[in-house]
Amino acid sequence: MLENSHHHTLEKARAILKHSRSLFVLTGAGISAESGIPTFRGKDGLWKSYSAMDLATPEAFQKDPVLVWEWYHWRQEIIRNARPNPAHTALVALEKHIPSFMLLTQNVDNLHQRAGSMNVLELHGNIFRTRCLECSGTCMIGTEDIKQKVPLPVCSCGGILRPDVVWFGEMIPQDIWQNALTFLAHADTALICGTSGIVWPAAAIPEYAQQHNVHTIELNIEKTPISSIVEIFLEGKAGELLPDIVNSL
Ligand code: BJW
Ligand code: ZN
Repeated sequence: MLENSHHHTLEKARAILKHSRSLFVLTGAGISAESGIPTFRGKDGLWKSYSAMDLATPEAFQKDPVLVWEWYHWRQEIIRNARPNPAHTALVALEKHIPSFMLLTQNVDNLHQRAGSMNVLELHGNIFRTRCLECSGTCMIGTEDIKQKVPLPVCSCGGILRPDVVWFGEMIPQDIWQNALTFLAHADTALICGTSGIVWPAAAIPEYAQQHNVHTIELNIEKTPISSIVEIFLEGKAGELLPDIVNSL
C-alpha cells in the first residue's frame, strides 16, 4: 500500500514535470548531503556542534573574526574535497530538457556550478568568495588580489575580508531575490529540494508559487513545515529520486 502510494506520487510528479515548459528549482543543504557536506539542521547538522549565533551573524564576526574564519576555512576544505552527486547531475539534465529553467540555491558550496548547471542564482552567497569590510570589493579565493594572511585575510586596500555569504539578520541580495520571484511568478512548476524550509525568505517560495498558480513539488528525506502547503511531497534522497525522475521524462 505504502509502496503503491509512493509510486503514484512519483508518477504525478513526473507528469507535471513532463508538461512543464518553465521550471523553477529551489535547493538547500540536503541536495549536497550525499556529497558528504554536512547540513545545518538535523541529527548530524552543523548547528548540533556549532552555535549559529557565534558563527553565522555579523555580530559574531565583529566579536571574533578569527574564530569565524577558522570555521569557514574548515568548511571550504570539506567542500573543496567534495564532488557533485547524482542529484546535482540530474538538475543539469533537467535544465537541458526544459526550455526555461532557473535554479535558486541557498547553498554556498558552488556544487551546482561545478556539476554544470548554467542558470544558477545564489541566495546566500558563495563560500569561495570574500568581501572587504572597507571597500566592499569581492574576490574569489585563490585569485591574486587577496593575501590569505594568517590569522585574517586582508584586502589590497588594507581592510579585513569576510566570507561573502549571507548571515542571520543580514539582507539577502535584492537583485537576485527579485529575479527569482519574477521568474517564479511565470513558471509552470517549482521544485523544492533538500531544504528545511524554515529560513526566510527562501521559506516563502512555496506559498508565493501557489499564489501564482505554479505547481509545487517538494523532495526531502522527511516532512518539513512546507510539506503541508505543497501539491506533491516526494519522500526520499535527492541523489536517488531526482535521477530516477529525470531519466524517465
Ligand atoms: C535531504 C537529504 C537528501 C538531508 N535528500 N533531502 C523569526 C521569524 C521569521 C524570520 C526570522 C525570525 N528571526 C529572524 C528571522 C530571519 C532569519 C530567519 O529566517 N531565521 C529563521 C531561523 C527563523 N533570516 C534572515 O536573517 C535572512 N535575512 C533576512 O531575513 O533579511 C531581512 C531581515 C534583516 C534583518 C532582520 C530581520 C530580517 C538571512 C538568512 C541567512 C541564512 N544564512 C545561512 C548561512 C549561510 C552561510 C553559510 O553557509 O555559512 O544559510 S544559515 C543556513 O540555513 C544556511 C542555509 O542556506 C540556510 C537554510 O538551510 P537549508 O538549506 O534548509 O539546510 P538545513 O540543514 O536546514 O536542511 C536540510 C534539509 O535537507 C532537511 O530538511 C533534510 O531533511 C534534508 N535532507 N539529506 C533530500 N539526501
Ligand atoms: Zn578593500
